[in-house]
Amino acid sequence: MSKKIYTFIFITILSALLLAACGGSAATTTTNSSASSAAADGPDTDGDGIPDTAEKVLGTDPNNADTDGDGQNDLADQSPMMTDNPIQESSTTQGFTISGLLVENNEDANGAGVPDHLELKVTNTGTADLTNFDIYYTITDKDTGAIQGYYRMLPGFTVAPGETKDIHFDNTGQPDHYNWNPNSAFFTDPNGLTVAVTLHAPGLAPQSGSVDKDPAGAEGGVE
Ligand SMILES: [Ca+2]
Ligand SMILES: [Ca+2]
Ligand SMILES: [Ca+2]
Repeated sequence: MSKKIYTFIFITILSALLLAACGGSAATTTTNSSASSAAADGPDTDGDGIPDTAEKVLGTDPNNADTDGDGQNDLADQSPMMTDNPIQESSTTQGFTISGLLVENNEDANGAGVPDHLELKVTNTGTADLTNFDIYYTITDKDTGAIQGYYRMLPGFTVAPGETKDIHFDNTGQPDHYNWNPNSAFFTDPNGLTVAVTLHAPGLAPQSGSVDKDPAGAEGGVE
């Protein structure tokens, strides 16, 4: 699906939601509409101007004002779940590898299992600590070709020489676990998906990998 189509869908849905929040029709203006609109919209946790309930419909992150990490607020962003890869690195020096990449989507009815997540194993093959990583990843629907693209910095993630450590995306808030969009295609699209990642540390060649997630929430990956 093209960016223009995404933009059109986004604007159409947003317009409908805002119209509904304002009373359901442009013709039904009332004298107390401003007083009632805040309660009708519900909470806006990330303060980006889009209520949490609307973010769920739109597919944006209710806990992140800039879902795709391109620097533009969700409300202003014409493609809020799609940014191009901003990582620009000319170095060809090898300093780390992605030694494992897996997805899990357990659809766990009793909540006892591992939470839905994306996991990367990163091995430092150099002689100095590595830190200040950033990552770009895409989620592509293998049937429709629809694609979402996200950029994130990974503060606090450090790998010592020879060490292998995991990066998790799972919204659990633990160390080396990073938040990601709970309304993304990873959770809402039942088709087979391909998750592709590009991981970067300053001054070193970026490393890439991809993993498929089977239809209907099945798991995939290699360790
Ligand atoms: Ca919001
Ligand atoms: Ca948001
Ligand atoms: Ca954005």
